[in-house]
Amino acid sequence: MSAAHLSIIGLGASGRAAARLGLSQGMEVHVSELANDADTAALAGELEALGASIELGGHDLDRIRDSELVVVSPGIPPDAPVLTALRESGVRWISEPEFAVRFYEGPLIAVTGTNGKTTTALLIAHLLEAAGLDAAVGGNVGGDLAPPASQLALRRPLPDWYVLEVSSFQLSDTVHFAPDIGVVTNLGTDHLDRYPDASAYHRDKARLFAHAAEGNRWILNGDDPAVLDLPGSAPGVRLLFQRDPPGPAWEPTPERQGRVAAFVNEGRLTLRPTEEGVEEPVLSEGELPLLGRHNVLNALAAGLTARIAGASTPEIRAGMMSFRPLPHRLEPVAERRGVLWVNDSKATNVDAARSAMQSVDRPLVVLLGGKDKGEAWAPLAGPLAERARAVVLYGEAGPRLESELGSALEVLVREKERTTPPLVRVDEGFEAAVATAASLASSGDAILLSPACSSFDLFADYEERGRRFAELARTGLPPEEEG
Ligand code: UMA
Repeated sequence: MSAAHLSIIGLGASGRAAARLGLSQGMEVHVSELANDADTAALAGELEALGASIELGGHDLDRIRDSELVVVSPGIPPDAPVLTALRESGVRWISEPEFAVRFYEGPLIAVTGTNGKTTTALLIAHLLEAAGLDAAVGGNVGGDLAPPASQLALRRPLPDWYVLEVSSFQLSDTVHFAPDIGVVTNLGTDHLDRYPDASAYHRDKARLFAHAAEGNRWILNGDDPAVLDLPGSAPGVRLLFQRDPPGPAWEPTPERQGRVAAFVNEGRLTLRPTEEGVEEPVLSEGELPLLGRHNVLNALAAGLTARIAGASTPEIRAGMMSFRPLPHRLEPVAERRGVLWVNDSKATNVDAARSAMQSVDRPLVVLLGGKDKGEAWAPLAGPLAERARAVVLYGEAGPRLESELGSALEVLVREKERTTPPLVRVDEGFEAAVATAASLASSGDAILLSPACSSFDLFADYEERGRRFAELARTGLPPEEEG
């Protein structure tokens, strides 16, 4: 692939990594980016110095159309004018991980799902490292935690395994993407601001299996029917992880193909990696250093994946014990006056917020809000009624959250005669919302930021939101604002 003319649309983390990879392969690289601010110009300068040509402030379609290969950043929606114009001209493009894996030299594990994919991908890599294997991990992970897929292609010496987290946006524009091991953590709805419905979102996720072969192993959530449906008739061995051990009467059915190979047995995370069915206990639930029931499933998925990728069960046990909670994912950030502050800013959809509420074992003051992505809020009413002492609603989504959750909670009161937590709407910004949450919490409670919305109404991203929350939690709010 030398001296090919590569166009990259978007100068975010993925565009920059793809440009560096293209340049390292001797390609002629052109990067086209809509923004034209000082920060973008500085980033562009770095690539220009390496030999890329850069266009800021718009997209020269003729130039892009002339390329042999076009890589599109995942955050650019399919209906963006630039993509609509390219589609109309018959130009095809690929996603950044699709480009990256063309340069990988070694086996690939790909992790997708609606929630838990970052924890699972990073835990798999950590477990492989604990077993003395070199794992190059990255992809959608983002932030400071791990690099984009393209950067991993430059790793020398070559790793034993590549471990990639892939989002639906990235899977969408794949052509040959074919992992050796594919992991699906769970499937709910997300990104309804980009997809017309959940099935369109699931269709992109299903591209994980588009080039499945007999030798592939698929690590699937056996408790999630949508995950079990996702591979359809794709070839490969299906190994399931699930909460409970399969009972004596457990039989695979056409809808539930596969062998249960990881589960919790008498409180212990247990693997059964081979057909012979020998059980290998790993560690007890209480020993797992991550909060929450859903993390037990993530750990089962990661443990099983590492086991079939070459780690032994004692190595997996050691790796799990030394893993630490990831920032912004059910991360305890402070405990003051008996109140635990939990930063789950990464919970940008309803499913993630639901599982967070079920994971923290204290009465909760829950902070919900941010940018509205169009999801239905009613499924939050049950867990809120069960676990929350109060709910603080803020941000752009505040008014719709208030009306939808208000109605859903009223239904619970009528039908089930339950008491429900008060909804407190705060329109004066994030700090005011956090101060209100602090005033509503008593010793023994937890304040949980698990907002079920993206952050873009008030912050650059979920990390900035999480950092602000952690700061407020640690440094405290003015005394008159606290209860
Ligand atoms: N742009 C254009 N033209 C347009 C529209 C946008 O040039 O018409 C530009 C934007 O100005 C921007 C770039 O294109 O500079 C788009 O960048 P991007 O949003 O794709 O961001 P990256 O920095 O490349 O980050 C992406 C992922 N972001 C998204 O999918 C939104 C990161 O996932 C990922 O870590 C990174 O690639 C490396 O793989 C983040 C994420 O939130 C963590 N992902 C979503 C999720 O997990 O739910 C999918």
